[in-house]
Amino acid sequence: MLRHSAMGRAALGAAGLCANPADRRGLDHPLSYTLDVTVLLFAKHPASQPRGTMTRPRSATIALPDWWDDAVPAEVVANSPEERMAFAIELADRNTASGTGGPFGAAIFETGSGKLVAAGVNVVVAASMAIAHAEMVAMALAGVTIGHHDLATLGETELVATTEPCAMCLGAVGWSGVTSLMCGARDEDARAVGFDEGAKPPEWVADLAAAGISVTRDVMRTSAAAVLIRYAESGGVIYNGRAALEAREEG
Ligand code: AZG
Ligand code: ZN
Repeated sequence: MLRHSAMGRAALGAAGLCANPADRRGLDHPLSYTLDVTVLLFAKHPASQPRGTMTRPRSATIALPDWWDDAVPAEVVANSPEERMAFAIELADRNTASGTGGPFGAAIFETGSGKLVAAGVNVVVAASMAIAHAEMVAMALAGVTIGHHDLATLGETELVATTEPCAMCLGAVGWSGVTSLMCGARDEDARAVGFDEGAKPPEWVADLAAAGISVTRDVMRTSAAAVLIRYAESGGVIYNGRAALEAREEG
């Protein structure tokens, strides 16, 4: 059963997550999290800044959408694979229906207890950040939540991704410390609506297994793929890594 309660607020506060994205002074609104990621060098300025006035920011913010607090209460427990996947699909679906980002959701659970560690949705366009895929957001928030870069310090954890990870996220999975990965839609489902999932090693499932990360595929695949289709049919932005190549070919 999916269980929510009021715990976790203090842990998130202690982990340095800020309150309301519009109000980063403190934790007065503890259920609206932002994640500050320090950018080392030559960071692109947020799109909101006029061109020609580029500065060198020392941080970049991944702000989650306003509906986040309703969808992700302080404590979530999901025990079965379907409960975990349904939770992530709900996030992807809400992101799509609200127009706040791409049709992808992710969640990291403690494998044994079923407690949610962190979750994410795709906010690439809103955050002006190519790396803000659902899985990356969940992994980044998980690290900040536990105050450690390596999730293995929590023991066994499972990353649930509504669509199989793209090439970028696949790489990050191996560095995150998660011990298992559960996937909904296949990456061909994402490619079928126009997303570019990048060049992945053909044997990526076996490669992860060899690295100690077990993979379960096709959990609620039809429901997860339906979110991709809904997004495409509603005219959602299909951004992808081929844009630079296409611009070069056209120019
Ligand atoms: C994506 N694929 C996955 N799995 N997740 C995201 O957030 C993505 N964005 N673009 N392709
Ligand atoms: Zn990705």
